[in-house]
Amino acid sequence: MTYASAKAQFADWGVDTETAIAALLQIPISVHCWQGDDVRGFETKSGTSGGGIQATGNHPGRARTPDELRADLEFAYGLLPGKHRLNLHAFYMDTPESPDRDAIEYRHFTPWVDWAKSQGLGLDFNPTFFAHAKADDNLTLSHPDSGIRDFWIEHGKRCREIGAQMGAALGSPVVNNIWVPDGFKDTPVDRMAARQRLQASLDTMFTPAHSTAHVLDAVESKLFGIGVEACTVGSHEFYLGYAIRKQILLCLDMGHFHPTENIADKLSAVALSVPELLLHVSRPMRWDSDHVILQNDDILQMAQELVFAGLLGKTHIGLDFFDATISRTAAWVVGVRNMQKALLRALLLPQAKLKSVEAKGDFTARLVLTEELRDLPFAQVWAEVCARAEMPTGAALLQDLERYQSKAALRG
Ligand code: RNT
Ligand code: ZN
Repeated sequence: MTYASAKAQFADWGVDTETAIAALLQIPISVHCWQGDDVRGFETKSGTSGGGIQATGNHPGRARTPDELRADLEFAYGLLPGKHRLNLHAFYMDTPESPDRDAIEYRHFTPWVDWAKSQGLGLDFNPTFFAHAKADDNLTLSHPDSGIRDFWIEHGKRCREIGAQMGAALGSPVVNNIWVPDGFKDTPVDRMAARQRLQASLDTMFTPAHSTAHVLDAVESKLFGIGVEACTVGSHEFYLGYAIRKQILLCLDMGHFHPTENIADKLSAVALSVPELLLHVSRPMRWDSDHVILQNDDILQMAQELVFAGLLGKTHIGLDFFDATISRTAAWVVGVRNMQKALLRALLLPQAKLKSVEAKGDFTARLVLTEELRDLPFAQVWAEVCARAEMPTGAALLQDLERYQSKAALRG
């Protein structure tokens, strides 16, 4: 089957493949830097990630320096049609100095900004509230010790400031996402006090106003983590309420809910009350395992919801997975492409037709149509997107990925 015949087949359903391709190429994906080095960061004092998150595996070739990470990213972006973003974490600072988290400044990140400029990439940012001695007990912004809370409040404030400067320098707002690991291994007796402390710390941290043209504040909830099985202070209900009250972004990470919850279903519900959304597209397997995303039902439904509910304009799509058992660059390319393929599939569906049969209450037609539509030649349209960008698919993609990985593996 050729692209021309696929185009004709979609046209029979009233769908213009060219419009869908153009729309897809307008959707930036924020590529998470931390898949490149197993969430280690470049602080000399930081060790493994901690905070209840864990990259497992020892495949050779992880990036050990900012230069290696940038080289790996350039390779990965070279296989991703469209223009994307880079999602940085604070502990990826690029500086010969060793500022502590409460002393970081914009200048410690300027090599990333210069590089982003040269690559035509937008940046997003995250304070790092883990992998640090002051977070060893999995309490940061909600710590009972006000000295520790103040340390992390200062870190968060500085990250918002750094994000604002990055956004101004790049002419595109930086989403600054707050995730703290705070929680308890065993059942606490005073959840309220912990949540009140988290709330008060956030209030102080968010006090300096920044232009939303430069930085957008987001908060990410979680259900549980390793070592904080009994209670997470920043739970979904906590942050849903907080984001609505403050009119800031809510981040939904697909691994941060009960395994049978449908995250796609939450988008339209939440979008009615918060100004914008941030997604951490991920693949939990039995728990928040952060596997590379596949073209599975969860991702297809997520993409379809974004398109059908008209939420692309108010949703920032970020990815969050880290697999250390495979090539880090291949993980990025496969994960981002799967997100793009899911979006393309959604953009290629006859939305008006489907919505009209549902509005008429014709659920039989809806079922027949949605199942028949699965057989449309989406693959030919994706192949066309890649061909136009002069990027490989199939066996040729594997060859390119293997060639790069064999060089990365020599890093020792
Ligand atoms: C942890 C959160 C968080 C992190 C990154 C590294 O459970 O998902 O988003 O994965 O900040
Ligand atoms: Zn996340």
